[in-house]
Amino acid sequence: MTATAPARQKAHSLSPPERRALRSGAARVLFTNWTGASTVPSHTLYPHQWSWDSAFVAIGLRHLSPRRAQRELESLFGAQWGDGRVPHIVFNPAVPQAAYFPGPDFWRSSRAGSAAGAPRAVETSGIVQPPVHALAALLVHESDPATSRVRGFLRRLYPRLAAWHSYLATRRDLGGGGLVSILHPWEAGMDNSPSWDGPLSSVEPVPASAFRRADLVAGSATDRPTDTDYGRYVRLATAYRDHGYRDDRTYAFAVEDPGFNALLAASERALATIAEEIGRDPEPHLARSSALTGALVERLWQHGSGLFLCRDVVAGERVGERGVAGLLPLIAPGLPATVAEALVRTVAGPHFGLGTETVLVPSHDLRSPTFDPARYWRGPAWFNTNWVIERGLRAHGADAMADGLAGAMLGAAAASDFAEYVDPRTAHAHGATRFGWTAAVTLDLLARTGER
Ligand code: 2M8
Repeated sequence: MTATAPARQKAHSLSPPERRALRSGAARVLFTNWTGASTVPSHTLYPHQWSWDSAFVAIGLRHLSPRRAQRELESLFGAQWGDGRVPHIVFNPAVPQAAYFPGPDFWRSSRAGSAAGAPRAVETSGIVQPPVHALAALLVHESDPATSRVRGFLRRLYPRLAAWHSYLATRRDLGGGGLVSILHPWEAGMDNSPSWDGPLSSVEPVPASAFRRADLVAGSATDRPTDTDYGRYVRLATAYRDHGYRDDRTYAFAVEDPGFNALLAASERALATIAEEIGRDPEPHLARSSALTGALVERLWQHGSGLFLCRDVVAGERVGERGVAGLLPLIAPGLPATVAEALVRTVAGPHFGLGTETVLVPSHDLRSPTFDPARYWRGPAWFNTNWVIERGLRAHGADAMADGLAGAMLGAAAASDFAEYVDPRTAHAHGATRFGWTAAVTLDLLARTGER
């Protein structure tokens, strides 16, 4: 399971039989994690459907079964709320309450979210996750346009994707500058990032005795957030729920995150292509995509650091921590060349060290005292963010770096049994194994980088 420095060398030397074995292994993970209409990230740690996990899973599933990849997204959007939000978890009623915290009895979406149009027939969380879905839908369509057209996949999904993006653009522009604000660290998908330490510091944690964590049963405490972090997460989620999941500026935590907004910019661009495909007007989406990239640069670009920073909307200031979210605008369409070039340099520079100190891009700054190579989003490398960076590097002509990264990702996935996350320097596995999006991006990289 453990791969030290050889992980990188191994990546470059995967033989055709090794690639075939890797593909079968990744397919097995996705088939095992499939529950009938969607895919769990992990049967042990995350036994429900997660929003951005499903988008990445669909991107991989399309290489095995485009129809199943379509269903993955359709089942997620089947739980969309009336106000357009796509919940970050769709709960499987067959899974016992105790299997995951916070579960349906915490979020109480069908009651607490009724004013926001939460569905009655299915229980969900009330917060959101990064909007990778339109990008995923387009890639799924492109893998088999004929089946997609026959099934009316894009025609049915388009209004839902458009409503999702409109929700974010209108209800979530809490800073008033054209960017989405997240109201909870879980909304960024990078739950425990040091970027939240400052914005969270004024949030009084709920005592650990008031809730029962399920993650420590399946996961190691040294890899997971602390009880104090969880107490803060619970405090924020409770406030949002008890306020009817209304979006306003009354909450203690509101942050403009460059990763979330960059993925929205890329997805708006994809939505323009989807609109064209079904004979709709792409212009509003193109305009929104370039406005998002513009707002990202204007509000979050930190020239001296060579990356984007979060902005704490409550305190009215940027957050100093350098996180991987600050590199994700590499995939924002229309990024100025000077900004893109600086980002590429930062990926390989001393704070992220790709190709020298690290084999995969870490989730956090190697040089920060808050860096921890094992703990949740405070340093380990994640396969989904590395997939985004690999794509972004190619978009800006850094193909050699992208090739090296893709090879390293394949080697690390193989050596770690598709770990949830790995030590960025050694590729040592952490968190769950046989993890959904790790298998999915592996399939996608295998398909895009040559023979299977
Ligand atoms: C992690 O987040 C969940 C809460 O949403 C958790 O820790 O319980 C994050 O890594 C998130 O990005 C991911 O979507 C989720 C499921 O894989 O797990």
